[in-house]
Amino acid sequence: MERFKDISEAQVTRAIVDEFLKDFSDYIKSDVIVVGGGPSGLVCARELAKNKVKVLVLEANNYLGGGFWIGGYLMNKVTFRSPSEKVLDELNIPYKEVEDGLFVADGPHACSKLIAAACDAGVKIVNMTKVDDVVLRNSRVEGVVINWTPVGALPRAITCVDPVALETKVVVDATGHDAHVCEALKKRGLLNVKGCGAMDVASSEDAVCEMTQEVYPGLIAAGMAVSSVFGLPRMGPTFGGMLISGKKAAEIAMNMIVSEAVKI
Ligand code: 48H
Repeated sequence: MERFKDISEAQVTRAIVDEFLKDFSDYIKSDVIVVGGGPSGLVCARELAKNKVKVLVLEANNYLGGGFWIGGYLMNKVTFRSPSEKVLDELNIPYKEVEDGLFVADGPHACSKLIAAACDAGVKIVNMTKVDDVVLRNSRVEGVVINWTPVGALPRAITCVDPVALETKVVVDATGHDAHVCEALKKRGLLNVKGCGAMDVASSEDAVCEMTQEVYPGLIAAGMAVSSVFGLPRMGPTFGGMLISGKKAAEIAMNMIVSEAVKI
């Protein structure tokens, strides 16, 4: 059997630190920051990267995918209503039509394909990083304030673990029900976040896609964050609305970047 190359511990550590910091430094300024790597955030980031936009996904968890790994009731089948199966086709995700216009896919397969598609398109990802606040200049969101996720779990006796900030042209809040970025504006009385409404599959997904928009200058809401901001009905374990909302958020971000460039 061929022997592994002789590489030392220091070389392994240096490879990680150097490569991580090179990327991180490059993305201290970006075109778009997508906060949250669930289905809406990943679709949004992939669309943007495909269009050569410099896009960074910040994810609080150590894995991507958010709620997309598992459908309802801890069962790993995920559902989609027509016409969202077109996004599944685009991502090469296998699915089955179980009723006219209702499709089912395996959660692990769908989620891993979406993550891979985002990475293949050139999306940069920083994990274990929680967005805690926004950079607000001239009444516009122009960046995010971040810290390592575990910092939030430190005992109260440990203080002054200050965050750092990243600058960007557009922020997308794709943090799901928490609408964490939007909440940072709500705290200051700048935005109303109503919390999502009760379940009504039939009306929820059209509403979430329709209402996906720039909710404050420089800040777009996508996915369940839209339902939370506007108090829209929830859709339970069906994900087509998340995929299409992510696409729409990317389209809006593209237009914002283009009009910013025109202003400059
Ligand atoms: C960095 C953060 C932060 C933060 C959270 O919940 P998600 O899957 O979000 P969506 O909107 O793409 O999809 C929602 C869907 O999964 C779902 O739950 C549905 C359709 N529910 C319907 C219903 O009726 O309940 O992913 C959000 C991601 C997660 O990975 C979080 O870890 C991450 O965002 N996140 N990342 N900084 N402050 N907060």
